[in-house]
Amino acid sequence: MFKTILRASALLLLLMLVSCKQANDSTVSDSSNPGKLTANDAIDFVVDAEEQLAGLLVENERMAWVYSNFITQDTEMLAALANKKFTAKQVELAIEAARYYEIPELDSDTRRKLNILRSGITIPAPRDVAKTAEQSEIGAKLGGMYGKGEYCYEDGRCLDLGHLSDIMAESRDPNTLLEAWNGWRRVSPPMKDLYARQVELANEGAAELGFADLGTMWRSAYDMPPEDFPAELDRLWGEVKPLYEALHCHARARLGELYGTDLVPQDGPIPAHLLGNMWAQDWSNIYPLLAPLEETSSYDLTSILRERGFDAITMVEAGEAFFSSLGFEELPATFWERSLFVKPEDREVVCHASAWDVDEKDDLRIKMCIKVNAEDFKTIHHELGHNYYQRAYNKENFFYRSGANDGFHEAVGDTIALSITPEYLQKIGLLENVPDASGDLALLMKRALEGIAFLPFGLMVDQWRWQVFAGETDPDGYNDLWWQLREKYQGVKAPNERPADAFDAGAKYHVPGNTPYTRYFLARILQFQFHRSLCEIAGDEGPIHRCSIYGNKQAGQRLNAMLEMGRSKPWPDELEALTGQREMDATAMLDYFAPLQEWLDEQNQGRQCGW
Ligand code: X8Z
Ligand code: ZN
Repeated sequence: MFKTILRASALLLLLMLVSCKQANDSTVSDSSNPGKLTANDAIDFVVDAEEQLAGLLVENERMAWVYSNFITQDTEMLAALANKKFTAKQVELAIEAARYYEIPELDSDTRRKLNILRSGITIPAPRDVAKTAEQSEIGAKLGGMYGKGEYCYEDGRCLDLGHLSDIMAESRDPNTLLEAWNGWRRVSPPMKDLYARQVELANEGAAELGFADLGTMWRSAYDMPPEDFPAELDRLWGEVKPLYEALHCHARARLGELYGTDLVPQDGPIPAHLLGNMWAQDWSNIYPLLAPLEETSSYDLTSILRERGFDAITMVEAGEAFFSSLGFEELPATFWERSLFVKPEDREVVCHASAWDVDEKDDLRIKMCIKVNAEDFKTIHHELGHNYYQRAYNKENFFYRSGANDGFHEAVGDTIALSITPEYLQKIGLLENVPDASGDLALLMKRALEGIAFLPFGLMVDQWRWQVFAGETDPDGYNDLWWQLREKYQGVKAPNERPADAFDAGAKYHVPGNTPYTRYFLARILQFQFHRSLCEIAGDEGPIHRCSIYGNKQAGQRLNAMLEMGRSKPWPDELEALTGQREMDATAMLDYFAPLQEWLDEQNQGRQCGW
């Protein structure tokens, strides 16, 4: 798949784009005579760029940290200012980098760094100073609107996303669910014009860097020609789609039994408010409705955590202990002093969980409004995975201090979370008796409601954004396109006619927060692939859904060896180092869920599946 010839054609395309840009660009006159520049000039440029960016990055991180822990008008402005400075420098250097591509004797390492410099800006700004400032202000404003979002009921109660999510998870009354679902979506209509303007500006920025649009730029970060990346996603989706369809079919049938087939027609998409989650991206909260009827030997991790008196800190300590058992060094004292673990009462914060390495050395932190439940226990492992990755690559060069690709970064903690098996819970004293094999279906169903249910959502968010960035729809068509894709991929539909001003994409953190989303789709596939290999390394010979690598130093060492590489090698090389495979591959996921697939197929016999 990733043969040299393809990489060469990517480079050719890149050179063509860059040279087209330069032909019209009187400010970059040297590029018309690249002979003047030497490979040493390129190396010096990269070293200098790295120094300039590293300083600004830390300043930007600190501002962003303060802002998202204390949202006020002032911190919003300060965060926007720091972001403007950082983005302007990134863009200036990325454009300058183009001068060096054509130096024939450039070494591959320097070329890789130049490419990362050019394509690694998530949201580039145009060079125009006023536009850069405008774009940073929009970014900060959108983040704040989401972070401060709440819905006020007629009785005067105003609920934030955390509380509305609790309703989505716990209520089985369709009207209560519908109000919470609609309520949260009143937060996003005021974002729509700002978002549309942000797209315009970012596209302008991407064009100045020689990309057709921002979507093409995002797709350029995978060590393959950007035009090949969508086919790679289609391939992976094709492998797992039958499993998703089987799960969908079973969920729809059970929901039809509970809510009636008027509300849940058995031949069409499922109304999005009935799946236990604000975005229908994780269905584990409706596990009791979908559980295999005959299974008895199950356990509820949420109840265990509560009964044992766990709190936010002890949950994070349990996560750290897992990584320590693999041989990773303990988290620094500053992690415990500086992280945000619990939603503060007295100020607005961005609650969406995130992991930080503020000084790019060892100032690791997480920021999360932890609730004592199984979902957040898993998310803690997810966030810690980011922190341990950040620490593992902190000795790499500036441009290599990130994941092999962004899916890798999202997959590390999720891989560890697959090792939270009944045997592991028993080892750490949380479970007295390990359910026998008859409990496997229950475990697999819970995992499928997280991981399999998520896949089409993980895919569709950026399918929407890529079309928006490519100008295939204008702001008037944003919402219709969003629901077309929700239906196409997930087989869910809006529970009611959407209001004319609806901007439902904006009600998902990563859209106003400008975080690419395909990474989570990739992570779902990769986490099982990593897990399978780590279990092999640990010498586990049982079924992979029962394997836990807890305490296995050899597995920890091999994982760390990959993490330490950061982004210094093309991701297929890094994947190969851990798994022996050069392609992302969904077979590990399919193997893991094979017993469930079989059970679902039996259940679905005689049901009409699909939508
Ligand atoms: O955003 C996240 C993490 C932070 S990187 C909590 N996730 C996605 C989401 O919440 O939508 C993890 C799963 C998918
Ligand atoms: Zn993450």
